[in-house]
Amino acid sequence: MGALIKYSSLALCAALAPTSALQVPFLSSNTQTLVQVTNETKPLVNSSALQDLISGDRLMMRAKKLYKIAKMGEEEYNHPTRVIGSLGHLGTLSYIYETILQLGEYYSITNQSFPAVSGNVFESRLVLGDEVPKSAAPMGLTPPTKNREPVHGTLVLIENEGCDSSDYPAEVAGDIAFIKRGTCPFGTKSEHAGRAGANAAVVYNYDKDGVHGTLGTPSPFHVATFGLSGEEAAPIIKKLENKEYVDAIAYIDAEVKTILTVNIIAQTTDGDPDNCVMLGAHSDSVAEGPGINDDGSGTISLLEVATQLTEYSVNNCVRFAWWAGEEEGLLGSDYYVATLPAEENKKIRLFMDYDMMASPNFAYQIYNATNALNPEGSEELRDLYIDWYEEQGLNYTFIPFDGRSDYDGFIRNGIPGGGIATGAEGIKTKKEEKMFGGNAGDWYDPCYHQLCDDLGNVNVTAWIVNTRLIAHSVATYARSFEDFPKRTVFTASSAYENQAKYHGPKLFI
Ligand SMILES: *[C@@H]1O[C@H](CO)[C@@H](O)[C@H](O)[C@H]1NC(C)=O
Ligand SMILES: *[C@@H]1O[C@H](CO)[C@@H](O)[C@H](O)[C@H]1NC(C)=O
Ligand SMILES: *[C@@H]1O[C@H](CO)[C@@H](O)[C@H](O)[C@H]1NC(C)=O
Ligand SMILES: *[C@@H]1O[C@H](CO)[C@@H](O)[C@H](O)[C@H]1NC(C)=O
Ligand SMILES: *[C@@H]1O[C@H](CO)[C@@H](O)[C@H](O)[C@H]1NC(C)=O
Ligand SMILES: CC(=O)N[C@H]1CO[C@H](CO)[C@@H](O)[C@@H]1O
Ligand SMILES: [Zn+2]
Repeated sequence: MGALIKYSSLALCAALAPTSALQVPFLSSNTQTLVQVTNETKPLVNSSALQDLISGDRLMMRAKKLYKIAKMGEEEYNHPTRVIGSLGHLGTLSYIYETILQLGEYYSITNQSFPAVSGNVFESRLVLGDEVPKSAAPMGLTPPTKNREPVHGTLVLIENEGCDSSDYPAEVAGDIAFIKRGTCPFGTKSEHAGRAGANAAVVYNYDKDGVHGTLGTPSPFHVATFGLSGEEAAPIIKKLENKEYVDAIAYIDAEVKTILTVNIIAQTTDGDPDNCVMLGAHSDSVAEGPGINDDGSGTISLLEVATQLTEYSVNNCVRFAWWAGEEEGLLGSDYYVATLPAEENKKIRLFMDYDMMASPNFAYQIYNATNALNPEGSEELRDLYIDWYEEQGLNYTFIPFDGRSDYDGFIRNGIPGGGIATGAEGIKTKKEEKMFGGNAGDWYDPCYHQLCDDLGNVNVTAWIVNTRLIAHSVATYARSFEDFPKRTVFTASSAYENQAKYHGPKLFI
């Protein structure tokens, strides 16, 4: 469980405004080291020079520091973690903040505090007839069953896909709704079931796989909800269609609560503030482990690029973001974009997402963000990544751009975006083994969302390669947007919305 964080209730903490352009020695509060802030004219940022400043030793030094910080979560969680609400996450925030603060006036820093819903399932059990289905998985942000005790009932097969209140027959009251996945979000189905008086709901898949979903934004009408594989649902559907009774027991002990957490934003004081290149990584991990690859790697890559960038001047503003609450469903990045005034939205020329840069069994993955489905410019960014890997003589693959990380809010709000990754719980193919090395048949990150996402869970070769590519992306757009499409008037992209199935690590529809 996480403790309530006591932060300033200000939604937006004022930027640390530079007091005066020539305030020379800057005394950092925690390290007592003197950082010289001079007014020499710096050379314009240069991609190859910035890439050359990236070192594996410095990345690993920061990873060790981050692991120590994750251990601050041990007292409460019995293992290292940087989940929002934990001391490990608070320590991560301080580390990011202090690192940027030490760079002096090159950046102005903003803390953006926001309310984050966070769910915890302590225990759960589903029995259907006399089976305990292996694939049954409580949905993220599910409420508990009544009084946190098992509820009994018969399964009631819901018509269509349960997206309309008329799909729910009266007899579902006091019983358990059995609903097909599809058409509308899981949260909508759970809400309809709750309104109809069901005491629990099971959403079964339209294909044979399990459903690891989230109900999303809590509603007072949500009921305890499980996901179930299509494979295990099939024999039950058959019985229900034959009007046979199937008794069920559902039990979820869970809590959903709201805490305050913080996004940290650092923007160059130099560079055109009306034309910003923005990039982000998430500062939080899941509760299960320390999150050194997910997303300690991206967090650290950004800190290192931000640090080395200070050797140079920039033409365009560069804005770094460390998002919180990504693992709870992209909460920090969603909040950031939702609260951006329209004229601020327009200043962000593009957003680049850097989540999981160093998976041990990596593939060099590029989000297949095309202009056909996404705001114009997304494809130019995708092509920048392609060109760079090709120049290095490295292989790459395309992966779906479907809402699994913090780019989602940007795309939905008209800001071009994209990014790279190295793989999570997906399985490396034989072909990819030839392209990248590693082991076919294993997950790209065998410790994804687990306790073992520790210092041994990064491939430094991949991490250096990708941090150099991040440096290249920053240097390119900090120099010029000459070859990059102008921001166009925003119209919501239904094409993107139709294909996005994730909202963060979990499915929502
Ligand atoms: C960038 O820096 C490299 C040295 O690292 C230099 O060879 C190159 O000419 C520079 N490029 C530009 C465009 O300034
Ligand atoms: C911003 O947040 C960091 C990390 O929690 C904290 O150390 C710092 O004091 C905060 N700064 C302001 C101005 O609130
Ligand atoms: C990339 O996305 C486009 C649609 O925007 C699609 O036509 C193409 O097949 C995708 N490529 C891959 C390799 O997934
Ligand atoms: C790229 O993939 C091909 C197989 O498709 C492989 O032969 C080659 O060695 C790979 N290149 C690198 C740099 O790993
Ligand atoms: C990282 O990946 C490279 C390329 O596949 C491999 O040669 C190296 O052994 C890996 N390093 C670790 C620590 O696994
Ligand atoms: C960043 C900064 O402080 N720039 C200043 C450097 O000095 C020149 C001339 O004294 C000023 O014009 C800049 O504003
Ligand atoms: Zn992540």
